[in-house]
Amino acid sequence: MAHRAILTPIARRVALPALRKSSTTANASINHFRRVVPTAAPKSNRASAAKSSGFTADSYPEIIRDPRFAKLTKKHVTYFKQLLGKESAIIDGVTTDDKASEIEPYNLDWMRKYKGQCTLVLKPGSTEEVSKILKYCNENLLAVVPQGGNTGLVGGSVPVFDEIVISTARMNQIRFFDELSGVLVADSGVILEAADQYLAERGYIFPLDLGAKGSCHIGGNVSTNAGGLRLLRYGSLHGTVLGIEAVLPDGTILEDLSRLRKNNTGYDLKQLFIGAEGTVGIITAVSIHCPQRSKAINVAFLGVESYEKLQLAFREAKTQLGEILSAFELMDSRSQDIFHKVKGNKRPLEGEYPFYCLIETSGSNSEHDSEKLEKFLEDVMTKELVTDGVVAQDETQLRSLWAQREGITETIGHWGGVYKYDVSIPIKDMYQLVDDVRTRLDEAGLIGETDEFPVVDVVGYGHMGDSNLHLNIAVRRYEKVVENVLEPYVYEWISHKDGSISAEHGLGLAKKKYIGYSRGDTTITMMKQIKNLYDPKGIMNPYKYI
Ligand code: FAD
Ligand code: 2HG
Ligand code: ZN
Repeated sequence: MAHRAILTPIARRVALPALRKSSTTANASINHFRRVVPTAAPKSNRASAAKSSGFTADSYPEIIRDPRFAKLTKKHVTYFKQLLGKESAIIDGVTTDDKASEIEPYNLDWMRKYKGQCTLVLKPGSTEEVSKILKYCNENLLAVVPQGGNTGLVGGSVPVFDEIVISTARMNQIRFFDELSGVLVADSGVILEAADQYLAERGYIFPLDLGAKGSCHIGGNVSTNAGGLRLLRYGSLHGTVLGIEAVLPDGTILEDLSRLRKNNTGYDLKQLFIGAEGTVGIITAVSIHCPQRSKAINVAFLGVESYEKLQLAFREAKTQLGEILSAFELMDSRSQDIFHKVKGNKRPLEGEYPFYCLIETSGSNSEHDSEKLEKFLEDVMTKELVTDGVVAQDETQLRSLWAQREGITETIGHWGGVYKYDVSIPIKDMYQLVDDVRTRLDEAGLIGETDEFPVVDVVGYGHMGDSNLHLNIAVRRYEKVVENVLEPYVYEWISHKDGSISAEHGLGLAKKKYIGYSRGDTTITMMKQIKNLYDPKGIMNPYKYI
């Protein structure tokens, strides 16, 4: 077999830029951080086809506004204005008519699929302000939606009707960092990339990384229990988050910002907030254990002929790379075709393959890591599990290989919309779902190259290392006929394989009614009891989750 040589030398190490050392500063403001990922693909791309999804309430008429909730009045707005003081802390569309364009980004989700009708956005600057806002809302039966970076992908971060948006954007201070233990305590509104940058300067890394890092907030990450690109290495937030500070709907402040890794004193209440999607309270600060930043990073991008070979390559990667393996990401050919069609850049490999994978190693000894990776690559190519591949030679190449994977979410929305399914299924069955869904849409006559077909393409990619597939159906417009072919079919398929209908993005509005495909009746009843206990009036993020 003729292999195209991997960029020589096979696995030359990539030295990360020297990490600047600076002293540990509590209360360091990182307000200035520039967002590097747009919260949505450029409007010019989307607008033509998206034709705005319209209000969620119109697309889903079965969801009825809860009549118990009060409607906002001038009196309410006056209270909030007095409380927050600053003009920049409130967007008031209740008493002012010209705020529509300022409020729109808070009403519209990242996919442009869900659109609320909120007329008031509050941006508290402290935990005490959050507490006073929630207490008032609870007493006056005003429903609220907590919002971080609004990059959530299940419609959880935007209102359905006129719920007040409570944004954490102004709560963005690093409170504490311990250079010995790696424990970071930060406000919930700190942007993930800003937190990571702060840590990088001190030789540490945030134990979560994802494509929306330039926009999402760490409070939003914890509230969705985001998984991301290196869960394989650093584990779930359920393990790395050490403590939280949160405000309950009645205004009570739960101060549990433990900095301890071990603390077996009673129920671990913080776990309730991790992945609660804003349904039991607002997280105002997070304490998290951050690992040492690896000095040697290698990234390889490989072309693979079949899903069977990809599974074998994954097995070899686990065996041969062991403790230095930090990511094993899957991309199918269609996801890469779309990425290149939209971005117009050069492909990393000369040939085209049904599957690609991105492998990252992170370790402390670059020679040792490079040697290991080199051996692994030689082995999988000799065994013909991998046909072609490249290894990044420097930081720029490393970033550009990662962009092939991280950029899929943005480019897939190019035609107007995307139906997203974020699923956990045993690895052996994972890709079959993509093929079955494509066949089903094809048989329904919904997929094609011209405008008359709503569906553009069906793609699969994701975190193979975590058995987590992202099934994305790119559409020219959101149409019920497509949704009805996909749902509940996809959820039944997953349930049949004992999988989960949400591996990492959560339930939000999108999956609320399908929770039964992944959770039993007793579990759902207990979840409802918990919700009723902490939020008896139901003001927190209503119409979603359970
Ligand atoms: P938002 O979208 O603002 O909110 C998400 C949910 O949390 C909502 O229900 C909201 O009400 C609630 N919430 C927000 N802040 C708080 C708070 N302080 N207290 C209580 N509730 C709150 N997810 C992954 O798991 N892995 C990925 O690899 C990944 N990659 C992504 C890539 C892109 C390009 C995009 C757009 C999204 C991606 N996501 C991923 C989805 C998303 O979950 C994450 O981006 C992120 O965790 C959401 O954070 P956020 O601040 O934007 O939260
Ligand atoms: C990712 O892994 C994110 O890139 C987003 O979880 C996946 O857009 C998606 O479906
Ligand atoms: Zn993901």
